[in-house]
Amino acid sequence: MKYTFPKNFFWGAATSATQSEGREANDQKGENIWDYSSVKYNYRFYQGVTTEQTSTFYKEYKEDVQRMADLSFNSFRTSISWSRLIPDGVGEVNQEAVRFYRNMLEELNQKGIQPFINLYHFDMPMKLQEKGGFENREVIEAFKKYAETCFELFDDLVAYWFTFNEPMIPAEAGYLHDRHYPYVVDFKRAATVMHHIILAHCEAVKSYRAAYQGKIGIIMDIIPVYPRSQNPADLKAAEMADLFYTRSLNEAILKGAYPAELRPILEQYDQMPEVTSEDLALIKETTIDLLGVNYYKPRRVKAKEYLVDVNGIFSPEWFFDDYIMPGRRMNTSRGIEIYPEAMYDIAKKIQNDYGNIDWFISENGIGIQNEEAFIEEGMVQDDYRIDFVKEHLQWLHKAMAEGSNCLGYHMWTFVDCWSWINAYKNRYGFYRMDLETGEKTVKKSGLWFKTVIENKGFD
Ligand code: BGP
Repeated sequence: MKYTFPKNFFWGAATSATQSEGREANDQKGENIWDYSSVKYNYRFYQGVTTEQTSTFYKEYKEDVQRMADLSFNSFRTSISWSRLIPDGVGEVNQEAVRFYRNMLEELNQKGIQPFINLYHFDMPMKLQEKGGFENREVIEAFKKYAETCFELFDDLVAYWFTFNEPMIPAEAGYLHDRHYPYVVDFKRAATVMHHIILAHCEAVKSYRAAYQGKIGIIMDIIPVYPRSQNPADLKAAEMADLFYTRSLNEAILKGAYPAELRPILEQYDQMPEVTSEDLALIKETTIDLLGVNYYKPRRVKAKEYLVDVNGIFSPEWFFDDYIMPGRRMNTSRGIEIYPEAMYDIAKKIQNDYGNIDWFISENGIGIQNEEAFIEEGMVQDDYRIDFVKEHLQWLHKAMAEGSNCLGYHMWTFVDCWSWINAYKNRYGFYRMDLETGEKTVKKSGLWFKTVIENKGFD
C-alpha cells in the first residue's frame, strides 16, 4: 500500500453536543445560547432550523454507536453539553444527563471506540450568558466547577479530555464579527472573552492534573497564512493576520505566553484587556498532553487596498485584506477554498514551532449542499468526499514520514448534523440524515473510510 498509517492511529469522526444530540421532552436540559438565538434570531439561521431539530444522538446513541462500529471507528469525539448537565450552569446536576452521558460512554467503550470528550463547543448556558458569559471573570470559576463535575462523573469512562473546541470562535464570532450570539462588535470585549477562555482552559487542566491520570488537551486551528506575494507589504499583512488570529491564542496555549508584539499594538489602540500577572503565571505553567487541530481552509492575505478609518471600530482587518487567489479551488457550497497541502504545512508548523507535540487532526471535512442530487440506488455517491479525504491524508502522510507526531485523523462528521448558522444546508457526514424521516444511511465515503481503517491506509 502506498499510504500506510501506524497501527494505533486514531480513526473516527467528531461532532458536538448542540449539533447532534437534539432535545427530548422531559430531558431537563437547560437553555444555551444556541437554543435561545436560533429561536429569537431565527432569520439568521438557514431555513430557520433551530436546535430543536438537530440530529437524534440523545435518543439514538446506541444505534449511532453501532453505526460507528460498522465503519470500524476506533475513536469518536463529542462534547458534553454544559447546559444539559447543569441546566443553569452552576447549580444542580441533571441526573437524566448523567444517565445519558454514562450510557453513551459505556456503549462506546464496549464497542472498542475510544471516547474523546470535549467540555465546551461554543455552547454557553443561557443563564451564564445573561451574566456576561466569558466576558465575566466569574464564569471562569463556573467553568472550572463544571469541568471538575465532568471529571468526577465520567473520568472512569474517558481517557482523552479536551477543554475547548476552537476557543477563538466564541470570541471572534460572538464579539467581533457578528456571527454568533451575543452578536457584539467590539474588539476589546472579544479580546477579554478570549483571555478568559484561555484562563478557563488553564484552570480545567490544573484541576484535571491534580486528580486524574488520563490525557488532557485542547482543540484549535492552526490556520496557515499565505501572503499574496513576497512583497514586504504582503508579508507584513500575513504577519499581522497570523499574529492576531493564530499566534495570539496558540502561543498562549502551546508556548505559555502571548506573543510579545501583541501588547504594544493593543495598547496603542486602547484595546488591551485586563491581564494580571497571576493570569500570565497560570498561562505559563499550563501545558497540554494532546493537541487537536481542526482544518478546513487556508488563510490568504494581501496588503490593504485602502486606508482604514482609524476612528472606526478597531479590528485586526485594519492590517490586512483577505486575498482571493485567482484559480483557487473552491468548495462552492461552503464558499471556502480547498487546499490539502496545508495539512503538511500545519504538521511542519507544529514540528518546528510547537515542539513537535503529540497532535491529531480533530476535524477535517467537506460540506456539500443538495447532496440528495448524488443519491443513486439509495446511497449518496460522494466520490468528491473520498477524493477530499485522500488528498488531505496524503499530505499528512508525507509530514508523518518526516517525523511529525500526528496520532490520528477525525472527520467532521459522523452523521450529517446541524451547523452554526448554516443549519442543515451543507452536509458533512459519513451517514446521510433524512430530515423528513430521521433515517440515517451510509454514504459511499463511509464505506471507503472503513476500508482505510481496516487496511491502515490506502493506495
Ligand atoms: C468547525 C466547528 C464545527 C463544525 C465545522 C463545520 O469550525 O468546530 O462545529 O460546525 O466547523 O463548519 P460549518 O458548520 O460552519 O459549515
